Amino acid sequence: MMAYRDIQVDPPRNGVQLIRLNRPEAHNALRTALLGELAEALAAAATVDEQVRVVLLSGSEKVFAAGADIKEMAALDAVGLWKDRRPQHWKAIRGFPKPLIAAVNGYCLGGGLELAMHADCIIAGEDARFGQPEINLGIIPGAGGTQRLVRAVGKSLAMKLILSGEFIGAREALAAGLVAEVTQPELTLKRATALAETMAEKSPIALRLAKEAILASFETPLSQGLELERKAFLFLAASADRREGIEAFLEKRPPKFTGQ
Ligand code: DAK
Repeated sequence: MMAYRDIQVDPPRNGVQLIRLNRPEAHNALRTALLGELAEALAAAATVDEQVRVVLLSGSEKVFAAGADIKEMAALDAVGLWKDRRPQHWKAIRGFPKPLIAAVNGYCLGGGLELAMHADCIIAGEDARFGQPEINLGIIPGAGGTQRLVRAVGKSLAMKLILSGEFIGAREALAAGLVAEVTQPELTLKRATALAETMAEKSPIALRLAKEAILASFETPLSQGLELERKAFLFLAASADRREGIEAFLEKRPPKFTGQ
């Protein structure tokens, strides 16, 4: 297991790897080094098929992440930002092909919310606070917030959050469709782990293709998305996992998916 400084990567358990953001002194602010470590950990998790089927991303009990590291950002001029490695790290995070779940307690702001929105679904504690406060700094979201938030919650709420910098709580985030579930704060990680373990029992090929097809819906017209779904569906017909799933159902036993 690689040694990281800004994140903590647990050994996988039941097919689930937990990655924790770990900069308590800065409310898990996403400095470049942290994003680089996260990109590296996800790249490693993507390649070990058997052990890691789902990744769970969490912060601390009080903070998911308070955004980009403002102190680091302050030192960068336009050319510095242009040469910055962060967009590459974000790209690597975006390209992670397996299910990625975010377990969010406390502040989830700016780049922190953008990171949570890179996850495939968010489980939030009742104490979670979501916002895009970049506007308070005279900037705008820079890691997809203007695009992903509007797709997640619609125009009016996205405008309100991004133009005012105000925060919303977990219940409002749930009602808006930003998060999938709200739990008691002390149960967030437990519930997210259980959900991740449920996913980890499924066929890794089906998981990957389902994720790809859903993400494609943000990029393609419906007819193209339906075509992609049909091809993915046909491709799965060639998998041993599909045979296993159907046989197990008929034999009234739990399936054992191997990713073949
Ligand atoms: N960066 C650096 N340090 C931070 C930080 C941040 N985002 N947030 C908190 N900290 C530090 C504080 O400075 C403080 O450190 P010390 O002063 O003790 O050394 C420590 O964490 C504790 O913070 P507070 O004392 O402020 O704690 P409170 O509980 O009183 O307040 C808070 C919590 C979350 C409400 C407050 O810390 C806060 O407002 N934080 C800033 C939130 C924010 O504005 N976030 C948006 C940042 S801008 C891009 C990609 C992404 C982005 C931009 C470009 N490209 C790829 C181009 C994203 C931009 C952003 O996210």
